[in-house]
Amino acid sequence: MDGTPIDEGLLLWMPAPHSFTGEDCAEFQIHGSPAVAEGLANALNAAGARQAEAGEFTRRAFLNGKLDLTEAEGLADLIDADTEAQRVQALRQMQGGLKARYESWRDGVLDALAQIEGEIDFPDEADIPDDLAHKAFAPIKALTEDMSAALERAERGERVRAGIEIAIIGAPNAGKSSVTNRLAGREAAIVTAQAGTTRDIVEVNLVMGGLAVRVSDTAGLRESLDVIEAEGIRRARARAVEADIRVLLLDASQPSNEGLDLLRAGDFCVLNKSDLTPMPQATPPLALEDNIQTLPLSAQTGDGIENFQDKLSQTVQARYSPGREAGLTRARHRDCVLRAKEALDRALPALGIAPELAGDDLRAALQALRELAGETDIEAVFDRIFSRFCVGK
Ligand SMILES: Nc1nc2c(ncn2[C@@H]2O[C@H](COP(=O)(O)OP(=O)(O)OP(=O)(O)O)[C@@H](O)[C@H]2O)c(=O)[nH]1
Ligand SMILES: [Mg+2]
Repeated sequence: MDGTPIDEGLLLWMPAPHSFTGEDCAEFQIHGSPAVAEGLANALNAAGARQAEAGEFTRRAFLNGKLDLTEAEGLADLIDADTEAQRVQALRQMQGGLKARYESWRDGVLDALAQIEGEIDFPDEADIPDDLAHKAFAPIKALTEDMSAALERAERGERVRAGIEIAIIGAPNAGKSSVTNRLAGREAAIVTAQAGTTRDIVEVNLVMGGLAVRVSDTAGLRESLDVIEAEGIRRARARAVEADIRVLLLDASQPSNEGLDLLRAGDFCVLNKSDLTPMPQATPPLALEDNIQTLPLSAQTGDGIENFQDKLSQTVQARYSPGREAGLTRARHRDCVLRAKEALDRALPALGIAPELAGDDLRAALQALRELAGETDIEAVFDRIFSRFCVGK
């Protein structure tokens, strides 16, 4: 403030409404050393400025109508993206992909509402249509179908954001930790010849087919009187239940039924230690459900590992890579769309009988879609979303 130079730099002036926030905005480009940054920050504070809160710029952009809430969420996801799939999905959402989708839903609901309101205001007593013949029936039905399709795919979007969980399970000594280490490409978990080596879950983060994946190595499943091991086994089972994909590992030289009850369609059964059996069988001597991919490998020699990685990666891609259309990517989206769809489902049978009630249901659907856009004042939700940004964004 006393006129002493702090640095030489560039000042960019972005007048409203064309800045990111929509407000007048000045950007200082300085030589980024801590001393220069602090000197400038002190001078600006002395002149009456203050430091922005985390996410404050994005929040202002949102409040000034530059972004809707789903676009702001897309920006947050783009900043956090680690994988190609996360980047693609986040960019699409930031650029308004989800917004376009709910805007078309909203237009559809508004059209239907206009028809119903016209009917309430000018009832044609002679010709009361039954609900199925009602003009608004087919369009509303089509909306519920489109919303159902989006809800069905929501799982995918959420998994792309949060990562896909793969649990490696099986009897003690089957080679779970050895296989995990092969997938990780490092000695992440302890391997010994002693059954019951792994107790805590060992997690390894990987990228498979462009998607974020978390592989969990778990305690060997068996009856155990050891309290520590028993707790590890409880956790192993819980992780298996939560996981998106389970890989049941069997020792091909002495297969057991342990963990078989946890497998679901689409899971994997891997026959490890193929080096110990002269001809590893393609199918294990166990009653396996259909739809379980079974393959032999040897964690020791590395035989079959690449094939296993390819199959796993193909499954993850087929099931979870983001589709071409923007979809729901958060539990918040799923909740709003589910409420909108349920309201429309209620409206359908009421159309011909009680148009006023159908109208109320359509308005409830609109309200849920407004929440999705962030148009209703849901301060707690805003706080949660914007506080996750870094300072300066
Ligand atoms: N011959 C052979 N031995 C293997 C193979 N994979 C693992 N082993 C051995 O089997 C033993 C157990 O391997 P781990 O990877 O610790 O087995 P685990 O399933 O994690 O065992 P727990 O943690 O005790 O449940 C070790 O001595 C490994 O060296 C394999 O493909 N072939
Ligand atoms: Mg282990």
